[in-house]
Amino acid sequence: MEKEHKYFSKFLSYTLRHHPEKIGLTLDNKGWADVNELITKMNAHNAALTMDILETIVASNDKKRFAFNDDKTKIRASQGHSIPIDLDLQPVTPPAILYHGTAQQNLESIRANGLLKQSRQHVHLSATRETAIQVGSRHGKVVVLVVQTKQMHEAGYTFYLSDNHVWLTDHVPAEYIEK
Ligand code: HQG
Repeated sequence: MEKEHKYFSKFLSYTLRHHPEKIGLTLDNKGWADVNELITKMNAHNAALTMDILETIVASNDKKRFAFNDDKTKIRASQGHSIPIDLDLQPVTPPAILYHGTAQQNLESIRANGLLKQSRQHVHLSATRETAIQVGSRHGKVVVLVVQTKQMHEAGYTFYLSDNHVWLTDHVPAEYIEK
């Protein structure tokens, strides 16, 4: 069951964050998909997703990657999109520092250019060193950078907190980054 949920969770991330068109799905401008349409279209693409499985994934996913609307007729990813959608994020005052986990091989370029959002809509920052280690390990030999977010905020940079508590911003200039 675990394995099956992981498969669906990956398929959902791909569909709801990056390529809804691959299964013929359309998201609205806030990233919401119609739940019945999503199930039907995933079923047509060899994924035997059901409402029960979807409810379990939304409730138990380790990072709470997906959220339903109030009456569970719609679902969206809470962050991580590469397609332009409006998550209705409100600016939030960040803590004094946040962390960013990355791979050793990115360091030189990060020192030169700061943290860039690459293919996503935002730069992702973590509240704890532990989370940053998990995020960075996906890319290679992990390095945890400390970002002086209070200083950035005071200098006028905007921060957002996704529904599943990932800190987001547009760009982190190199001068606010410490190793
Ligand atoms: C790096 C996962 C060179 C950046 C995680 C990262 C997160 C640079 C990579 C979420 C750079 C982008 C996002 C620069 C940034 N030069 N490399 N100037 N600026 N980078 O995956 O933050 O499991 O798009 O350090 O948990 O790793 O999908 O971003 O290594 O929350 O829910 O470019 O993805 O969430 O990689 O991860 P990503 P990320 P999910």
